[in-house]
Amino acid sequence: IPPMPKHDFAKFGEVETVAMSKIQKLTAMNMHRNWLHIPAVTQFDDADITDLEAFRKGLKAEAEKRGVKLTPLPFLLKACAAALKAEKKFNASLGNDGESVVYKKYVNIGIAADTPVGLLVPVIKDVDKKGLWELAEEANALIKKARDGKLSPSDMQGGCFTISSLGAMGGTGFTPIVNAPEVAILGVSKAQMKPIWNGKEFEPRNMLPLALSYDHRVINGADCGKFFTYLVSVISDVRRLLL
Ligand code: CAO
Repeated sequence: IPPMPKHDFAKFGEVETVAMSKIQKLTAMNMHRNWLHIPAVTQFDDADITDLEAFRKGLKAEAEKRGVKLTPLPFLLKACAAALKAEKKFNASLGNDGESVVYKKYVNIGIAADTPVGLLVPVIKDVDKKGLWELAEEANALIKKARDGKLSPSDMQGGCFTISSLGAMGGTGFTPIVNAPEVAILGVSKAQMKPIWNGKEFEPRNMLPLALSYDHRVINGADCGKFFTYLVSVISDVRRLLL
C-alpha cells in the first residue's frame, strides 16, 4: 500500500493537535485491519417496525416498574439471535488456516457503544437463551459499564455478530465494517414513517433502515438474502420468534 503523505496543516491556519486515546488507537488499528483483510459487501433492507413499536410502547409502564430502559435494541438482539440460529454461516468464523469455517453453537452478540473514550463493543452472551427483559437489563448494564470505563476484557470477548445502532442519532443508512473474526455486522439507522403500498393504497408505516455487511469469503449473496429476509420478517412480526 503506498504510504500516506505527511501534511503540515498549521501552514493554512490555526490547529490543535490532540493525542488519541488508547481505545481510539486500538479501534483505528482494528478498523484498518478489517477494512484491508475482509472483502465485505453491504446489503440494505427496511423492516416494518410499526407493530414492534406498538408492542414496545405497550410495555413502557412495565419497563418503568422494572427500572429498565426498553429501546428497540433488545428486540433486535432477539431477532438477530433467531436469524443466526436459522442461517448458520452467519454464526461462524473463518478458521485460523483460512481454509475452514468454524461454526459456533453459541450465540453471543456485541453491541457497538459510543463512549467518552471511543467505540467499545460489549458482548451479550447466549442471546438465544435469554428473554426480552433479561436482554434489556443486560444491554443497559453493559452499556453503562462501557460508558463508566468498567468493562473487563471478558465483557468484550467471544462475539459472533455485532449490532451497530445509530438509530437514536439519525441518518438513513451507513455501511458498517465487519468486526473480525465475526463475519457479519448489522447497521441500524433511524426509523421513519414512510408511505408503503399495501396492494390497494399507501399506508403510513414505521420503517427501520438496516444495512448488513458480511465477509464474502464465508458468506455468499444468496446466504445473505436468506438471512436478511428472515431477519426482516422476524423484526416486522415478532410473533414469528415463537415459531
Ligand atoms: N430509530 C428511531 N429511534 C430509535 C432507534 C431507531 N433505530 N433506536 C433507538 N431509538 C430511540 C430509542 O427508542 C430511545 O427513545 P425512547 O426513550 O423514546 O424509547 C432513544 O432513541 C435513545 O436510545 P439510546 O441510544 O439511548 O439506546 P439504544 O438502545 O437505541 O442504543 C447504543 C444503545 C449503545 C447502541 C447507542 O446508545 C450507541 O452508543 N450507539 C452508537 C453506536 C456506534 O457508535 N456505532 C458506530 C460504530 S462504527 O461503525
